[in-house]
Amino acid sequence: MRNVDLRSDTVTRPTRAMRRAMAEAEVGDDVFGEDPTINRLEEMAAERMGKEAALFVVSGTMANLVSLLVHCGRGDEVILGNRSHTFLYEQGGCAGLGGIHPRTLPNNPDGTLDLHDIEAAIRPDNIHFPRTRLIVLENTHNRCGGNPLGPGYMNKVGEIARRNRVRVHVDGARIFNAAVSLCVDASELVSQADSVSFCLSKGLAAPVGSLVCGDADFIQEARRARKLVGGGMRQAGILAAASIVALTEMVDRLAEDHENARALAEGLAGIGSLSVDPDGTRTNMVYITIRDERISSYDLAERLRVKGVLLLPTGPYELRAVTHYHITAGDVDHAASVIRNEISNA
Ligand code: TLP
Repeated sequence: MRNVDLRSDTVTRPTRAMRRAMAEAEVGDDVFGEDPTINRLEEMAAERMGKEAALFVVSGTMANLVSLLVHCGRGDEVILGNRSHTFLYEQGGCAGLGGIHPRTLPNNPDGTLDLHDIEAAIRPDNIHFPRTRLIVLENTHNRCGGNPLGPGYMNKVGEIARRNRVRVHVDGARIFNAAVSLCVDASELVSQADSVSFCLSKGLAAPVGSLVCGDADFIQEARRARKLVGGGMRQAGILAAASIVALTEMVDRLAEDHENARALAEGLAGIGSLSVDPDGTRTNMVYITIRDERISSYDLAERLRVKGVLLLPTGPYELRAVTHYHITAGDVDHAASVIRNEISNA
């Protein structure tokens, strides 16, 4: 049976070049700052993002957590979208571990936050209020169709933040998908941000790893925060070696994933009881809404799984399909026809 795993780009496995680089990696104790491969990756990452320094961490969740712990103290407020990954899917770690107060604003369908809402949410100095320290943006925006946020919008949020002495962190788990889709350099998207995190273990196919980038003082504090949450690694150059391959060899090919996602959205758009937006499919994610209340996303996902097509239910009537390194144009056609059959047999 043909298997097409569209649950996430996190299912990607390391390439042969990555495995070779891992086997040959020069390593040292990174807590002493002595792993040459990690040091090289951190320099490359900082350069790619146009920042002074970078820090290698185990996951996107840890990258966001240490960033928030550095920007905010206990009782400080962070402004973030109500559909952001940090708010929805990180166990409320910033509150649970950092005592940071989340102030959610409604995400627009394209993943942006309304600029007036942001400005209005920043607290004046008043003994009753928490202090607003940080705005978090997500780019691409996972729960908003994987939409990329352009440099114009990113810069406007930066201006608001600077004017109000508030900082900006970008959850750029898929920042290279945004950059490739918008045909801009990733650094242009974060030039006004104080920090950015991005992942190597999603569309870029590395087995483990994310980076946090910012100025040197910020990264020094982030290194402390990483140690605090148990993320100090030792000979992790083995992982960084794969990440270097990811960063140098795997970025440009993301355009293929975007084409495949668009083709999948187009293939599904004609199915009566589904609602899919091909024009809104600008990176590697396709959100599918079921318009027939007799078919739940969980039942459909299970029926598709038996046929070898894996999708991720993201709500009772919503599923997500993500294209990635192991998905070909043929896989996408196959998945669309399996989904069409299952819907017509429902
Ligand atoms: N997202 C995962 C799931 O958690 C939903 C996925 O399959 O998409 N920021 C964003 C925007 C993310 O999408 C994710 C992972 C993270 C952060 C966290 O990364 P990890 O899984 O490495 O902790």
